[in-house]
Amino acid sequence: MNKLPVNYELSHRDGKARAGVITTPHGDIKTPVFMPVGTQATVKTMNPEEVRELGADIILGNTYHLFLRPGDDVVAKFGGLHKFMNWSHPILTDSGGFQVFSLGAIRKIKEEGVYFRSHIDGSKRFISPEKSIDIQNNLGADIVMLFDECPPGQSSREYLIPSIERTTRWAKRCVTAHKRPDDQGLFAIVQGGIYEDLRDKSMNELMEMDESFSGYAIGGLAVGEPREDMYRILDYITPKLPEHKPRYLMGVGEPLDMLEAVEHGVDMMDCVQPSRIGRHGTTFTKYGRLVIKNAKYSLDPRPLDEDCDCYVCKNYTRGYIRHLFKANEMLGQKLATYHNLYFLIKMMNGARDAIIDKRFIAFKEEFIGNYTQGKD
Ligand code: PRF
Ligand code: ZN
Repeated sequence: MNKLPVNYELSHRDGKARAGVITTPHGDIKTPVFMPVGTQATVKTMNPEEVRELGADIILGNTYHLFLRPGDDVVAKFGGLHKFMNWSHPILTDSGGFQVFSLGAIRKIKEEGVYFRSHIDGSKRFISPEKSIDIQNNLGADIVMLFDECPPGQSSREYLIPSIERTTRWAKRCVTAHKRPDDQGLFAIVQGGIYEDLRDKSMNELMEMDESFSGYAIGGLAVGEPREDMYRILDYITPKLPEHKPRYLMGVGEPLDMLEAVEHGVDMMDCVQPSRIGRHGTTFTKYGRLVIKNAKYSLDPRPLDEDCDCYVCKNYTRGYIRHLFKANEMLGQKLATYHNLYFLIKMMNGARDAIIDKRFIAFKEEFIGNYTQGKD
């Protein structure tokens, strides 16, 4: 087999925390990294130039959404997702598994794949492992994800065992279906809920195909299980994953969870949360979350976060951004999104520097000490 198109170079360690660089056909990614989500070929409210300016090395796209609209064939006609959306840096596409499963009632899981109804027009649709990979080959992201099942956090062992086995069979079908192994790296997704032995089972089955994978995702966490369970599973599985491949914790974007994950040796994370809460007027600050519509900010001349040096915090006051939200002006959503994404990327850069200097725990403790103060 040829060299994989996506590689990881581990450069520094501090305890289990890692700093490194992921190389991809569209450039390098410094890790640990936060990946803004651009579900529908756009990071909502943001120009790609701004996403780059605020420090993003990689963004996410979604197979499920782009398959339904505009169609991966349309994106392919424009030369792939990078060209279509005018983002020339790395992209990762999620496989559609999670998005289909979060639709709940309107889907049916079979051995061959998942039948579901489109959330757009109610039409009957089908995604199989082969179809997911075909869509992702058309989209052309640097990193493509296996088509997995992500069961709810409270799933029983009885449910999880056959689910994991099916996800492994689907993984084999994805590997066989992948038509661009030279320029798209494939990531495996470990499932297994909150049970150590089932995580082992999933991991061991997937690692038999290790030569096909450029990295490993930890799926099936942050899906309704208690936080302690998530931390326990992270603690259990990260030491067993291949050292020289990146680890990606899917769907985690709460600052404290992110730092915990980094401490356990996670390299990549994504979440819609920072942009979603931003559009609803909640922003991160050094001292915790701030709800900008609150009346107490109407005459507040300070930036969203006094400790932040982003474009928004350098140029706009809380009073002005509050006004934009109260008046339903869309600039408010954009400014809040910009700041929130910057905040998490800056936090991850701080974590990376701290790992390099072997002071990650002190960094984390100081961050949490401030973040949980609740003052503004
Ligand atoms: N699988 C996939 N995407 C995901 C998840 C998963 O388990 C999660 C779980 N937090 C988020 N996104 N394919
Ligand atoms: Zn800011």
